[in-house]
Amino acid sequence: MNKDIAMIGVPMDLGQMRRGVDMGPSAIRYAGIVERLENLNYNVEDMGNIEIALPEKQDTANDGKLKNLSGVIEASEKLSDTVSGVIEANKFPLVLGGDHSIAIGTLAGVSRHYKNLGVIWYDAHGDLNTADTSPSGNIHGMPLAASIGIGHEKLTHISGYAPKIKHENIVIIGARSLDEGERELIKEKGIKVYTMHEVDRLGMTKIMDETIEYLSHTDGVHLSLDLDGLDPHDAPGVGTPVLGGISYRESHLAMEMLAEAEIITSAEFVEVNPILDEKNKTATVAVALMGSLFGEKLL
Ligand code: B3U
Ligand code: MN
Ligand code: MN
Repeated sequence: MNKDIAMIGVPMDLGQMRRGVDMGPSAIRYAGIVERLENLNYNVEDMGNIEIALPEKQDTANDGKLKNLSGVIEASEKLSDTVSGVIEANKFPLVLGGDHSIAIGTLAGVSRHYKNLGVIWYDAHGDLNTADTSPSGNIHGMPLAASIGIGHEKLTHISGYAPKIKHENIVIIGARSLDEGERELIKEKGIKVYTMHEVDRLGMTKIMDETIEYLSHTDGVHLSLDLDGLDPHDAPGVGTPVLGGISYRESHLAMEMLAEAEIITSAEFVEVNPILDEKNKTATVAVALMGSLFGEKLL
C-alpha cells in the first residue's frame, strides 16, 4: 500500500434530503482516523474539506427528478480535480463523505489515471438509478449509473469525459434494496452483484476471494464503501438504513482480505450521518474498517 495518504473531506448533503450527512467528515475525524492511520506508519495529509453549496440555495432540475443538480455538479468537478491532483502527487486518495453522490466526482478524478479501473461498491443499494428510474430524484441513488455513462449528461460527463468505468469492472456487495430500473440495468449489463442472499449463502470469505479474482485484470481498484451496506445495528447513523445487512465482523474480514490482496488504490467512506447516529458509532465503525483496510492486525 502507498504509505502517503491524502485525506479529502466532502461535506456533501445535496444528493439526498436529510440534513446531517454533511457532518460525516467531521465525525470521522473526531473518531480518530488520522491517529489510527499514523499508528500504522502512514503519512497522512488532511487536505480539509471541499466547499459545498448550501441546500437552501439549490433549485431542482428535470421537474424535481434530479434534486440539487447544479450543486452536485459543481462539487463533483472540484472533487475530481482534487482527487486527480492527489494521484499525480503519488498519494493515496482517501475521501470522506458526505452522501454517496460524491462518488461521481471521486471516480471522475481517479479514472483519469487508470485505463481499466475496478470498483468495489459496498452498499445496501445499487446506486444505479437515473432521473427516469429514481423513485426519489436523489442523486446519491445515481452515482454508479453516472460513472458507467448512464443518466443525465451533466452527471455522466464530469471532467468532460464518459464513461469513467466499465460495467464489467464493478462488483456490488451487500445489495438488499434495488429499484425496478436498477434490476433491469444489472441484468441487461450483467453487472456482478453479491446480494445479501450470497453473503449468507457463500460467506464473506468466498465473496472476497471471488471479487479479488474477478478484478485481477484491472490496473487499480477503487473501494466505495457506503456505511448503509452494514446492518443498521452496527451502523445506525445513515440516511437510508435497510435491515438485514453485512455485519461488523464480516466487514472487517472484507477489509482485511483487501489489505492482504493489496489491490485497493483509492477509497471513499460515505453516508455517515452523526445526527442520526448513536454516540458517533457509525463514524467509529468507519474508522475501524479503515484501520483494517490499511493493514491493521491484532497479531
Ligand atoms: N434506491 C433509492 C434509495 C437509495 C439509494 N441510495 C440510498 N438510498 N442511500 C433511491 O432513491 O435511488
Ligand atoms: Mn450508496
Ligand atoms: Mn446505500
